[in-house]
Amino acid sequence: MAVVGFDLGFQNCYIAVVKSGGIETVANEFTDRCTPAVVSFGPKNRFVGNAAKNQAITNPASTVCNFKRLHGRLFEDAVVQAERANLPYDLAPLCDGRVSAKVVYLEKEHQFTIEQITAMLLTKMKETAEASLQKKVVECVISIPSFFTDSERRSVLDAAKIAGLNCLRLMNDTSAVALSYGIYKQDLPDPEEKPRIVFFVDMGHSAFQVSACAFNKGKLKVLSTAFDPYLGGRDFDQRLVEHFCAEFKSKYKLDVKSRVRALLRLQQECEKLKKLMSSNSTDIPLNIECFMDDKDVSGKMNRAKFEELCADLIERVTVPLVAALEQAQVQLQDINAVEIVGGATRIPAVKAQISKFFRRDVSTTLNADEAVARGCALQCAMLSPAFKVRDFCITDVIPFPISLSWSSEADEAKSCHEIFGKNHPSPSSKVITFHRNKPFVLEAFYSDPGSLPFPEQNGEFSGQPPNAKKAKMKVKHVGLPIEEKITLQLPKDHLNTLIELEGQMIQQDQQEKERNNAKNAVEENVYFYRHKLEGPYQTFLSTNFFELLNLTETWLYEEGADQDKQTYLHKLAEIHKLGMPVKDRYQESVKRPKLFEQLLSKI
Ligand code: ATP
Ligand code: K
Ligand code: MG
Repeated sequence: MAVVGFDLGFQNCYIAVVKSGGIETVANEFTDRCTPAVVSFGPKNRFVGNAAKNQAITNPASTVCNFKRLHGRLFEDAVVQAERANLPYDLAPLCDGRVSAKVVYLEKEHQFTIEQITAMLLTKMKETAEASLQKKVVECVISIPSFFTDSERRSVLDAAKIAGLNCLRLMNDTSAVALSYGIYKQDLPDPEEKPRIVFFVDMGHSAFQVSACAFNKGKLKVLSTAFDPYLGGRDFDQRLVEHFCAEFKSKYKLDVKSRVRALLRLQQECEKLKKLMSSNSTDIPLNIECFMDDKDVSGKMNRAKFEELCADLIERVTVPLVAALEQAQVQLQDINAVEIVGGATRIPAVKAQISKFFRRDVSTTLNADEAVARGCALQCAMLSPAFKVRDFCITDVIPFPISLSWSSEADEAKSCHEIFGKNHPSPSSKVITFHRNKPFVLEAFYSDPGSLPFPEQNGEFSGQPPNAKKAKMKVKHVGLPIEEKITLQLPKDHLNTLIELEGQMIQQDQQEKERNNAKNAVEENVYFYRHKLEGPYQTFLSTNFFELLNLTETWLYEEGADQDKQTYLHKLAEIHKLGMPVKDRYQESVKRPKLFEQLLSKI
């Protein structure tokens, strides 16, 4: 059984697998260990990851990026509308009000649910893992931000199902990091000793998360978790974009925001600039050729000026740190280490702010990009019966308190009961006894809606007790059929349709790949024989073969540019039919003198 961990990042995804006894991060066909969270749609196939990112500027309206935060939401949701204002592609409501991406695929307009888009990304990552492991991947653990609420979690799980994955567990980003940190540590305090306290701080492209963890030999307990779901690397990019938009308006009279492509190019350049500023404090130029209306533009930026533009963002770094420290109920001097991960913690001012708050140097002992995926793979190995992993017990926490409400048997008035408080250990279960002989409804909701980063719909669970025959003093255990009603979740029957659709699209992509391979084979053989004919095959040349090669080359640029696989295979056969005898005659001529020599030497 394959054991796989997926870090489903807002911008960058990573895959880790268990291979020959260790955890490895897997590279894709571009020898890149990062798979960009981008899905692009073309007239014949889909592109996912690196190939999709390359389409971002040429095909912006059908290249879906920045979609992770749309999981489990309604189109009308304020979060969705805020994201939508900055997306190069359009979002649209589905008939049940959930959000979908509207793109052109196979030359027709399509609406894909966010679960489908994430499933496409997962399909790609699954294929990458399968190529590396040389076996089928089904079981996996997927990371999510710790602030994801129930409907977002369910939505990611549905995406996994659509991609044919059995997600054994969703793991909070910082908990995955904590696991990668703890499992190999040989020197953790004994169970009865004072635990080692470590804070894990992760700033990605979209969000900022922190958690406090207590480690003892063989166990890790999350003490608290805090976050700013709206603070990440992209906010720093955006400050640079705003700055240059204003500068180019006054300097070149250009309205950058009126052109999607120009804006996208500026965003890309600003992100590069931001990264360069992490390792360089002097002026860095920004030059974009043929930016708008054939005009070249240029500007410059340095770290000091950048920090000025982002001063308030840097201030905000402290807020979740305070919250995590308070809730963990530890003193600064009790902390043994502060580990930072996530791409945006490379911004020197962010790192400095974290360091200043904890009054110590931060550590970077973990791989900032891969620690989440590695932790997920470790968790998957621990959950998989096929693997033996060192015993390590992880207790996570619930960031938002959860309540249930129900009405008593007699009256209709509902009462509310908090079942899991803030930072309650997770996973955990609680037993509550109900005496009922009629159908009844439990409503589950987050106790303190104000603490949620966004509004969440309540979940409803109706229980249907079996027709209890009266007054027999015997305890009888029967299964209670329970019906879940989660407003935002994909209906189960619809899920099957989506699984089928994903299968069809995988097939379509495969066919297109084979068609392209066949076309490439024709082209390669034209060049191969031509090259040989101009060299060693020359004396064995047949003129009609040379003509066929010339004709095929022209054909490839004209009507042969877009044909089906069979047509290319026929062409290829034609070429080989004339080419093989030439090749044979040549090879015979090479062998003949050698044979002759061998014969001579035997005499
Ligand atoms: P999230 O965790 O929010 O879902 P993610 O996991 O995709 O997002 P990461 O890959 O951890 O995010 O980080 C990506 C961010 O880090 C981007 O904003 C990127 O520009 C930024 N980043 C990467 N390297 C550097 C660097 N050297 N200096 C500054 N920022 C960097
Ligand atoms: K990531
Ligand atoms: Mg991340």
